[in-house]
Amino acid sequence: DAEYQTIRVEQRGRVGWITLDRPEALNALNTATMREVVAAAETFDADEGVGAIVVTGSEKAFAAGADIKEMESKSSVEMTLTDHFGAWARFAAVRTPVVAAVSGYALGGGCELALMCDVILASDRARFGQPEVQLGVIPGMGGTQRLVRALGYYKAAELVLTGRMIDAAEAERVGLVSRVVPATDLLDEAQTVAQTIAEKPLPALYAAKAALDAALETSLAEGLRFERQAFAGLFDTADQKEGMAAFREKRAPSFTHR
Ligand code: CO8
Repeated sequence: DAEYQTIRVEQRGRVGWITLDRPEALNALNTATMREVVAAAETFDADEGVGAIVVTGSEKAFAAGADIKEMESKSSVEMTLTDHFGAWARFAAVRTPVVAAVSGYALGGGCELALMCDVILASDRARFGQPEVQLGVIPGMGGTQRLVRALGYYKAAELVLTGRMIDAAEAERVGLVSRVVPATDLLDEAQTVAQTIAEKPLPALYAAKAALDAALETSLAEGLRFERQAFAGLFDTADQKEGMAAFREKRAPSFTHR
């Protein structure tokens, strides 16, 4: 991909793949990577032929954090004025479900990037952590908020305050990952999960992801209201009629993503 320098992008079936590709820096996330990942995700998000996105790194590193060397000399004013990590909010806002396929280090911003995804598949060689306090800063791409919501206060606080790295087994036990698979199977399994998602009706996927997001962002009453409205709204889609007709007629549905 001539248009990207720090990532590789391809489409397999209905799945859009974004592979972080800065091996010399263990896929540390610099400004270029942020812009490219966001652009690639938004391009896939706008493509009706894509029903799920996979984000992955290498076997050694999903991403070892934000790029420390790029940030080191910045002032507080510069960080504020350039909103150094602001564009990541656009990655978290894509409507298409995103699967993170994590092997090796997912540290700092790398762990936070995984936390912006909807499904986190981890290889048995994955390691997660928020080491920022060791650098004199704190997680800045959502870690303090999404970890508390995902793991509960005490587990999240221990990770953020100590910077301790956890392995895949512990990550699964505390609910930081959806599932752990052998390292050799990670990419195949990610494609299988993502393609399983991507074959579902796109309007239902968008509604499901938006409703799941609402669970993290709103009160229970508001979230339930959102869910009921989204549920009702799907009854104007062709795929709802097709899905239910196929059930009644005991055949496989043929969705048009309409
Ligand atoms: N940034 C820049 N370069 C990195 C990073 C990084 N985060 N991580 C690794 N690298 C580079 C190394 O400097 C090294 O480069 P070189 O060969 O030129 O010296 C190369 O990648 C290979 O790394 P190592 O030699 O260190 O590899 P090891 O296998 O010995 O160690 C580790 C692997 C343990 C992962 C180690 O590299 C490490 O500790 N990395 C830093 C981890 C870290 O602290 N991450 C958090 C960064 S801060 C952050 O993410 C903030 C989140 C968002 C902030 C938002 C603010 C608004």
